[in-house]
Amino acid sequence: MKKTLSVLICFFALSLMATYAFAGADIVIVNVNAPGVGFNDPTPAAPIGGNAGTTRGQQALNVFTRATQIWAQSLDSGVQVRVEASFEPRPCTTTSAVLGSAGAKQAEIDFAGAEFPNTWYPEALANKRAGIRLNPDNDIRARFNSDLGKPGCLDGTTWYFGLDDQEATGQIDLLAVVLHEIGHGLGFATFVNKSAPDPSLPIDEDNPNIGHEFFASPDVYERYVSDDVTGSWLGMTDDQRAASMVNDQHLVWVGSHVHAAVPQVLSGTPRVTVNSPAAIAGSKPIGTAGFGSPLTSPGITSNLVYDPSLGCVSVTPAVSGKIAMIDRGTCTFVVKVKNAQNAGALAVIIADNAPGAPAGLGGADPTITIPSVRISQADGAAIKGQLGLGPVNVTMDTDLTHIAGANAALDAKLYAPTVIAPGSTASHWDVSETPNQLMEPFINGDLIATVKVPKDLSESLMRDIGWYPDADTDLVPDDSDACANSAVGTTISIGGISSGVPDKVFSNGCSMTQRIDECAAGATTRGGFNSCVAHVGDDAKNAGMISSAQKDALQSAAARAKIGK
Ligand SMILES: [Ca+2]
Ligand SMILES: [Ca+2]
Ligand SMILES: [Ca+2]
Repeated sequence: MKKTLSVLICFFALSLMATYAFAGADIVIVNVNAPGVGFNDPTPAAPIGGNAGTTRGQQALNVFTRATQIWAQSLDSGVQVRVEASFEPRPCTTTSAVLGSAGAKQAEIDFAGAEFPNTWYPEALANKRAGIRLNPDNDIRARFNSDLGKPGCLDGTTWYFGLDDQEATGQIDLLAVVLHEIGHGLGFATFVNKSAPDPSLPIDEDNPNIGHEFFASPDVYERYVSDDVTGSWLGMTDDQRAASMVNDQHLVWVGSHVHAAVPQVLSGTPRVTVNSPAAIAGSKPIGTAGFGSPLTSPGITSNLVYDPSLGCVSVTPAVSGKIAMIDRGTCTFVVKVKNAQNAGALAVIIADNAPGAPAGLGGADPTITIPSVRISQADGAAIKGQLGLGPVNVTMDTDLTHIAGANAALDAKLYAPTVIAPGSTASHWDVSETPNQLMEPFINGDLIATVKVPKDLSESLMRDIGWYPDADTDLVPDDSDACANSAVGTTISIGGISSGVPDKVFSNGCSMTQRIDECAAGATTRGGFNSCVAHVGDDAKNAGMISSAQKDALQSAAARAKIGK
């Protein structure tokens, strides 16, 4: 059973925020642009950022091709994924724009290969799991804004067609937007209704209430959507789901792959802890630096070395291999930290020279690689006091129990603004995620073209919804597949003699051909080989993979092949 979908999920830009698999999936772009438009735009263009296209249209196609390659590296499917794409006018104002929108064209339910019964799947994922094309239509529909760069559409902003993430101010990285939209089409979206019904029509499956499941059945994405106050969306009424949709900061993703990836991808809260002496031990408030490397976990632990010179000319060599402490004042933070780095310091703590909570450390110097933070004047004074009595031991790290964009259980937050955004709510990560994620609702300039850990959670979410790794696409997942490179869709041939029997794969991931090849490798006599093949044929027949007649055909081919002495 299938249903056609009409809701597309959007990726927005607001001027305020403009700030083991070798097989892979075969993902293709189906260009449905009119002549002269979008992919067919003949306007000459100079190659840029690794994109060698010489027309606007060719460059656009090259960006799409790169995006499909990036997704294909993460997803295995024996069925081609067809993305129907076009550039066309999308909603725009002078200060905001829908950059693109996309979604699955059809949904499937209760097909062979579905992980869960009575659950809707986006077409591309259903095809992957079924191992066959379930619907002749294209799988994903994606639209991109053709008005960007024209007056009245996010004025002053244009598409960037480079492939190197090096968009300039005022440009939007088309590659990131295409990756994002294809992500929605591959399954990063719930089919639960988020739009108010037409009040002039009766409420039914074609005009449902907010929170109603697609034709009254859950979708596979929804299975992992949970409200950390009221529970899983699966057991909710429409009204409960509608209320949960606007429970900002409490809507989370509870899939195991994303859960495992959260501490690797999202940032913990930076912290400085004095370990000893006991008199001043504990976590200290800090301000973080806009330069150098961020704090990590596990972090850096060492005795502190204080340089009272202010560090403007040089820093004492005693800081080598240690955490340096330097007072604020006289010269910039980057000068102090660079001098400490030159002296071999592992990290720097700047002690404030004025009272109050510690602010961040401003400045820029790309040659600084060590982390640095600011602590308060009072904490600095307390540390200096103790240094007169003996060593002060400090750890600079991140607190992984408090992660930006995850709740206390370390589940990643989903976007759930207090007013429903039908094209965005629940089908994106929350904007609080740090570093910024591809599947947040607004594009950020610091995105790089990846969908993988340790930078991005997108691939992990795809694993959760059922895009399991299957390099040889024989429908047996890599982690339980006893035979790599099983060829599927072929006819069994023994010693060059075709049996006419279609090859199939046993539940352990080994094909009949692979089992027969093992028979040939181990055969010492013809009789032994024939008996081994008979065993394979029996197993296949008992597993319902072949008929009795096909088993006989196999045995006949084995006998004629004359393998073994
Ligand atoms: Ca963010
Ligand atoms: Ca496999
Ligand atoms: Ca296999």
